[in-house]
Amino acid sequence: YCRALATSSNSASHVSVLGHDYPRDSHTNITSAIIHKLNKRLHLQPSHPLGILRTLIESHFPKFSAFSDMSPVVTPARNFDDLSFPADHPGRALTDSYYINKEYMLRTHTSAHEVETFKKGHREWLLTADVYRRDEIDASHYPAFHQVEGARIFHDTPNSMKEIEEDSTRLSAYLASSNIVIEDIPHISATNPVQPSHDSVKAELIAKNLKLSLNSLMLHLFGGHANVNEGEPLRVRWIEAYFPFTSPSFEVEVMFHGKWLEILGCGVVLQSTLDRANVPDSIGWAFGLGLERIAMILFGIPDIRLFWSKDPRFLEQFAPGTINTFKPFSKHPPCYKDISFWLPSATFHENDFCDLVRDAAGDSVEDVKLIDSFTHPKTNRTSHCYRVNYRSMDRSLTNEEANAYHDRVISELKQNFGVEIR
Ligand code: FA5
Ligand code: MG
Repeated sequence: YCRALATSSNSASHVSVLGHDYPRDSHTNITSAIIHKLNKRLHLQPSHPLGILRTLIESHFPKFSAFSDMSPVVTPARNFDDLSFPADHPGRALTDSYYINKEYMLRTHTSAHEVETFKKGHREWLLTADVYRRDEIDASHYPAFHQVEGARIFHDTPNSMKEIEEDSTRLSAYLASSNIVIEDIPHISATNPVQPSHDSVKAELIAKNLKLSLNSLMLHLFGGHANVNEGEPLRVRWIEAYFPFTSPSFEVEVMFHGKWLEILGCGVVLQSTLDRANVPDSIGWAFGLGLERIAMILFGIPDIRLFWSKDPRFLEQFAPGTINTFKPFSKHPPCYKDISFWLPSATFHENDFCDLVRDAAGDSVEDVKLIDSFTHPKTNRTSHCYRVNYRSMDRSLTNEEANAYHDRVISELKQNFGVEIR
């Protein structure tokens, strides 16, 4: 089954991305809706919530070099192999990542730049960028979002270990004087091990310094904002995680309106990453945090599509260096339309449908839900029923407009996948 057909009715032999023409091949699955997002640079706009938040994070790490201008087009080698992803890791699949062709893809995370940044000689750095993932559609998932990568490495010498301990002592004192409640876990455990090439005492010091650095960032970001925890102390929880490029690894969650919300992933950098970057005699930590998730909490932004809005009623609410609570403009009524069809192939993925809907109807879609799945006992064919909610953020859609979007979804589904509508 040919993926190239699935993403564009356009039979051109090349796809143009950021002014460069790339030959299409069987991997090509980037959509025009995504191509139009690539030059928006929201995190560089000083009055945009993502720009305001980037600046706030950078100001918390004044000694770190800050980068924010790396192209989103990378090789799978940078995005995966440099970070020791196994050959069969699901993240590499066409269903999860946007490929321009076999050789180039859109980065799925800012970790894609770790090796090259260390290689340039940077030892304490932040890197903010737009990242892209094929995913489901709802209020907190969008195929384009932003991450901030942060990393710090130390020379592996007794003297530099003293330097970490001093830094950790300073951070502990800052946190002790604050109103923050932290649920911690051991730095190292049987299920979250120290790397074989690491001295466990040093790895402990690195993990501890990582946790203190991020707890103090959480305090800096959330501590002063009453709308985050409604007057209660800030609650932060550390949990064990797994990433192919760190060990031990952690995720951080913050309590927001009674629920734990995942903010970031982090860990002690895998030594093979540092070897590839020509800094084998160093040891250190890295983290990657989701800017939209944090901005939704800080500014009270209820829907992730709003970050891409050009509506002045959204944009004019924000100013550089200021965190104020977003005042929603009136919410328009939802318009639900169902669609049922026999799946065109065994490899058809829910993400294929979501991507097609975003491409055909843009940000007028609020969410897509799979409401029924049925496999015929005799023919063994499977049918899916999806419910698409058409609701614009800035105006009321007429039923005719919603129908027009829905007709486009149906015709693209027929044209690109050759499906039979039920
Ligand atoms: C990563 O992307 C790792 N690169 C993080 C990392 C860096 C680990 C360095 C270790 C060392 P993850 O897929 O969990 O991990 O994403 C990190 C954060 O990005 C999440 O915690 C979340 O805040 C945000 N994020 C992930 N997926 C989405 C999405 N679809 N929409 C919005 N934000 C997202
Ligand atoms: Mg995660």
